[in-house]
Amino acid sequence: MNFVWQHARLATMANADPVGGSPPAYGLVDDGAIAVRAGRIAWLGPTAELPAEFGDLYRHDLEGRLVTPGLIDCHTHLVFGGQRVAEFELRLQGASYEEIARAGGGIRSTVQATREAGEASLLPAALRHVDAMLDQGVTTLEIKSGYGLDTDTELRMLRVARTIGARRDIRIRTSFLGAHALPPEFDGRADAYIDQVCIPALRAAHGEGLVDAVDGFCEGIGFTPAQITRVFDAARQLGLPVKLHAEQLSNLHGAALTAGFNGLSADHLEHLDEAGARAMAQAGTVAVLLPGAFYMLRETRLPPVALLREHGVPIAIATDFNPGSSPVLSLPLAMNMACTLFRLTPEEALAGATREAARALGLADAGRLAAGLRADLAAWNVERPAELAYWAGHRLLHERVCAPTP
Ligand code: DI6
Ligand code: FE
Repeated sequence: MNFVWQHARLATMANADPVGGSPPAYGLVDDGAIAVRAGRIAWLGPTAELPAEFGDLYRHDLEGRLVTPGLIDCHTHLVFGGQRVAEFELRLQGASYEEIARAGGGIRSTVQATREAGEASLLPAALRHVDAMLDQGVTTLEIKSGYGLDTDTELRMLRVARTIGARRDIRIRTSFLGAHALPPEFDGRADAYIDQVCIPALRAAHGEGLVDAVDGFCEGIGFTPAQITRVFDAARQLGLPVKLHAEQLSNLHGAALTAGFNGLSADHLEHLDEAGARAMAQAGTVAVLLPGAFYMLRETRLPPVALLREHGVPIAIATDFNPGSSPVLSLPLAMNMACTLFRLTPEEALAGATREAARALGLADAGRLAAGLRADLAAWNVERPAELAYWAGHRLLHERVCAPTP
């Protein structure tokens, strides 16, 4: 992990200005160099000004290619059993995501497949997906539990997530999502599920060091704000940060609830209102937009991007990779969708998959190129940063580097 990348176009994303502010857009450094020592960025600047102390390091010529911070996918459900292509076909015939869920399909069908799958089959499937993500320039990946809904399976999912970090060159952050859906054995007894399974499972998972944050699904087909509050109270007692699937299909004011707990992020947000945006801005809670789910569910209600900008809410972009609402695995493709469907600028989209995604995970040492930060880097076969959002479906990565995570 000691080298110099030189003659590169650096999109540092390090400008503290609001996204879209100027100068300099993307924090660009033309004909730039990055010196890496012991997995950290030791120096960056114009290649012509590389300090002599880095002269002995191995030098790699990027020949003008764009270099960005390694991409950060801050919202995925990557560990799961089975798949849900039959539901995809049902939705194409007119059934809605909610109808399928209420009829016992949806998340519950993945819960059954995940409970039946042992670690030995969950892990190889997850690694296949992770390998495809590495190929897209991802260096940090958030993975949620939430397809177990019993203590054993929730813990198994989180162990698989941790194992991925040991087996592959990627940094993994886990979120406990016990409040994802009500398992069939608790039909009509959601409060009992929260108290008897979800919160005890959270404590057990935390006891094994498996949890970096706590998530929930606040929705008519998920859990009520009062139930989510109990889970968040338990998270607070454990010293864990929270985040929430909020305002995806309706407005239950989950974003403001999350902001009240100084939450890291509120995710989806198609139905967010102004009070919610104001609360998020005050708490610094990041808006994680998930255009892959919007696209796959053929939603028509757009997240209120103008409101987020107006109130200065930081915006991140993620894939929401999962077998139901978003089989979308490519973060650059999600950036394209964020521009095409949600009208983000390509700069906002790249910031959303780097700097703001790091913020959504509470990581201060990644998502930007600056001296002292982790050397999580992606070099691309493009010249202009906007091309990352433009070449939909291409394989643009030239090379990636991920710092070791102790
Ligand atoms: N919202 C989502 O986008 C995922 N979970 C959630 O609460 C979808 C999960 C699934 O359909 O399997
Ligand atoms: Fe999700």
